[in-house]
Amino acid sequence: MDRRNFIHLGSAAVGAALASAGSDARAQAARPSGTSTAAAATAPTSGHVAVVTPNGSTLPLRIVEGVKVGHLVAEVVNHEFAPGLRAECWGWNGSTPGPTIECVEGDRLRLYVSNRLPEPTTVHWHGLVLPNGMDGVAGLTQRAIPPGETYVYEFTVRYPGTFMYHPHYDEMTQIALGMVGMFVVHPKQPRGPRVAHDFVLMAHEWRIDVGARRPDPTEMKDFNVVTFNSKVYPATEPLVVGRGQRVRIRFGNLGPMDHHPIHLHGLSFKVTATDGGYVPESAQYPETTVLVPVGSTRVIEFVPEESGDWAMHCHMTHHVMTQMGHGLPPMTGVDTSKLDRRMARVAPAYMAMGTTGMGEMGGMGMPLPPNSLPMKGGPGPFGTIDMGGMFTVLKVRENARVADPNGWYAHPAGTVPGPATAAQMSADGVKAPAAPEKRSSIGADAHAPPSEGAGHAGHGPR
Ligand SMILES: [Cu+2]
Repeated sequence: MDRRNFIHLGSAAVGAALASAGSDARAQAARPSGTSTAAAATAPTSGHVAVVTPNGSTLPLRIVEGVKVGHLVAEVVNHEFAPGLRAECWGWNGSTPGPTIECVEGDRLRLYVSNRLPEPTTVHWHGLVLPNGMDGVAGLTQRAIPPGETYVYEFTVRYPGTFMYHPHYDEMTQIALGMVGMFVVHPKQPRGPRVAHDFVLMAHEWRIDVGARRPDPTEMKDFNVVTFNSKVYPATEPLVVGRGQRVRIRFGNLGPMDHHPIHLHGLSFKVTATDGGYVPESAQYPETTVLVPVGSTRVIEFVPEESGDWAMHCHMTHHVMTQMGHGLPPMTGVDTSKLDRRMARVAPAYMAMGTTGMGEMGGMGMPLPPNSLPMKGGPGPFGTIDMGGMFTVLKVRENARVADPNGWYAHPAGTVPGPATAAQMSADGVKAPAAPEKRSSIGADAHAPPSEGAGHAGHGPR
């Protein structure tokens, strides 16, 4: 193990230990020590940096007579999506997603699966080439594992790549409740440029009605909690990387219905692999957004050249929203002053929202119903970050090893926009437009048609 590996293994163990906060006590007790075992058993053998699962952990693997032995326990998990929202989910070893399985091409794996769920289950190793009977499809290739029993899977990992695992019994329920996990196989011989950071992020989507105790596995369309590694921003751990150092991010998507176009700010990347294998270098092309379809993995690599706090998020705007943003009536441009006055008689705290757009809603600090999340994110260095859901931050630093993952980027002077001065505008020939018309003029008389001039306020003083 070289020094660099050692450092990364150390940070992986710390990340996993941090991530265990919020899981049930049994999982907490088991995880931190187990993670270091896993790291010791996996990464050094092929000289790769250990994979980091933000907000998650790596499955401990013990070597028994040359076979790497692991144990997944399928069980109910009391999961926190972000402070304020908990639900009874299903997962393995106390977490959703399950611990990342990490090994090396050519490894022999023996994976025990214990079922502590109220119904049968299996594990399917998505993307791996293995003997048919090890494929984990209930009814087709094996009997489902009854509650209370432990089955054992054993196979040789033939190809390197980025794969996943999930049940193949009552898929609609078990996957919707959180039974998803990543499966990373390092190549035996290093291939491609060496990376300094290697992350896995599993995309998922959930329907959790406000106040409900469990996600609703029957939902087909309207998902209101959208996550990276089963966390909603601001609970998603940032990815802290070094400027000028090569980064790999392995995305997976086992959500029920939606593909996610994942966008990174401030850099260009290439898609280097899928769950089907490596993309030859001659076929890689530059992107800033990668579509991660349901049932697929996409691996991207890049070298960030600008330090900073760079947003990384699903570009479907409803996927960076959470529960309270769903099913609202359209209010933009509506004058609600009469409604507010009437409602005040029966509900003194009532205030219609969204009349000037939704951007301010994350920072309002309104009282929320129990066990629910507001529609939007959390506090940032310049005010409220109005994205939640499938959103996280890529923190590019000069020295990633000593960077505070909770700290914000200190922008050099002159690199943040601010109010333009009159002198500057006049020197550049820029004229300020008229202020937008007051809302009251739109809705003062509900029967009056909008004035001819409305909507042209942005074209300059009139
Ligand atoms: Cu999305």
